[in-house]
Amino acid sequence: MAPERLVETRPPGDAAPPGRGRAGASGALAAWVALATSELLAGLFPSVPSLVVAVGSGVIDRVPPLVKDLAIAVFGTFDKAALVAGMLLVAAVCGAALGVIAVRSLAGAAAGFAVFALVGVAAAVGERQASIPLVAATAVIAAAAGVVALRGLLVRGGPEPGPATGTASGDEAADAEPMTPRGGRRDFLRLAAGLALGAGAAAAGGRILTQRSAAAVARARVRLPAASARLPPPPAAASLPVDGISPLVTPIERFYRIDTALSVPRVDPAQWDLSVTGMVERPLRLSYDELLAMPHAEADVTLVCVSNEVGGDLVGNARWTGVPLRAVLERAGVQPGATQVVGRSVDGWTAGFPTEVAFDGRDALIAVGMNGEPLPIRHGFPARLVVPGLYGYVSATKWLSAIELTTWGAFDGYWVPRGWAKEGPIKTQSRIDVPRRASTVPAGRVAVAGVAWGGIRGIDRVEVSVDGGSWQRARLAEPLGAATWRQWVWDWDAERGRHELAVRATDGEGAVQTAERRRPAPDGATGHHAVTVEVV
Ligand SMILES: Nc1nc2c(c(=O)[nH]1)N[C@H]1C(S)=C(S)[C@@H](COP(=O)(O)O)O[C@H]1N2
Ligand SMILES: [Mo]
Repeated sequence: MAPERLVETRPPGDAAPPGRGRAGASGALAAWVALATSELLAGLFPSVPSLVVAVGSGVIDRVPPLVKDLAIAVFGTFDKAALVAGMLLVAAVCGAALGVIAVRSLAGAAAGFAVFALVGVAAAVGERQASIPLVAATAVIAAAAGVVALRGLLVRGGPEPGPATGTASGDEAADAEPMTPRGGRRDFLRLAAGLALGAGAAAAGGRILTQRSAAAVARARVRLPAASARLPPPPAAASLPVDGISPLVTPIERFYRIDTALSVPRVDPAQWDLSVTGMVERPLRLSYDELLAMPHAEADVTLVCVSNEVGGDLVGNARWTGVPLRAVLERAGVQPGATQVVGRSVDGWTAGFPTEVAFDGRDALIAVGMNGEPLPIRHGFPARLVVPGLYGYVSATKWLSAIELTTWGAFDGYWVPRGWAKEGPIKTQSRIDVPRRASTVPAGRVAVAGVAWGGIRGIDRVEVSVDGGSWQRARLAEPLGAATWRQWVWDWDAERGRHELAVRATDGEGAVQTAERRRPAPDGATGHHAVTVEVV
């Protein structure tokens, strides 16, 4: 097949091909369009690395040491921005050459774009996480975008079609002058400007998307270290076989989420570290890898939100893995008088609790794992605090960036000046999971069941009352730990009619859950959970 000659696609009577200058500019712009397209696709697909960055890294790996040293001497470091700028320049020069070639043979120019695509693929397939088919598709689409852009620019690049073709608008007095640039050139400039803007936006958008997905990609690669203090799997007897009861360990998809973040912080652990500062002997800065390298522990901890209403679902139980907070604080050396530990999040959120909580034997963790997975992004990846026995708002800082030791009086966490109590020990609570409120159940034997929790005090007894009658002792599942909720069930001999079921728990210290009804503010709701059901 004869190569397409742009000269011949031009309107009749327009024999002159685009000049070298315009052809070169068209080619340079088309090359950038191709690069921008590949950047956008790299942003959209986590398994497509940036081809520009991949080629750049390949260059860095291959340059002779002398050049590297020179670059460091000139830029101070082997400057990435300078490298990218250099690559854009090289792309523009090569693109310009392809633009000139395209005037004679579009196919020749297309072959040139294909060579670029191959270079990009070759550089990118070596990257971890790269999907070869997706990378290849990206390179092909990017090269095609470049060729299409180039063709579009070149067919508009020449002298103007005559007035007879009707492209010029009537408001131009110059229409009468045959040599005056008209629609054709304006068309070219308009398309060129549009492509430049579009390429800029695509490249910027691609970069932003890439940054955001870096956290997800990094999380997918994490291998959690085995805990040196491993817990046995939860005993079977810790779960009751009752339909509709909250599972002993809350699956991540069902775990409640509470935070002030409008958009979830997506932290790339490679760009992250945890500092331990304030009243410490040796301020620390721990990278993610350093944190993972420390001895790990596991802990079953029920997390509760202070905003949880009686009977509410802002509570969940998980098996957390991480570095004991105590170990990190001992490494930093807490100064005497440092009575408060403040957790700071990358998003500026803060929470503080008494320092003694880290040393009194409970399993306070700098958690990196949840239910055997790296911490989910919504739950604080790469690291968060989990402190048994304290409501989340005073303790459970997600996306943790700093741990600061200070005095109790010197600092108030995020929610304290907003009207919530400075101290937030979890109150003893119990919840009826089944039967559900306002449900209808058949008369006869009905399993009334749910969960109860008591901070770090554990649960010793759960009782159910029907229609305000005497408290009946429920059967308890085996405890998983003192800091977790405990399942319970009571077999009810249900008689026809409308009935109200209420529950109360007694904690491991013998304290009976109060009946006094209080709203969550300022330090956690109290009162008995009750449900009304229809027995038929
Ligand atoms: N960075 C940050 N961490 C935070 C919060 C927040 O708003 N921002 N909310 C806290 C509150 S009030 C609770 S109850 C727990 C909830 O943790 P979860 O979303 O993993 O269930 O996170 C705590 N950690
Ligand atoms: Mo909360």
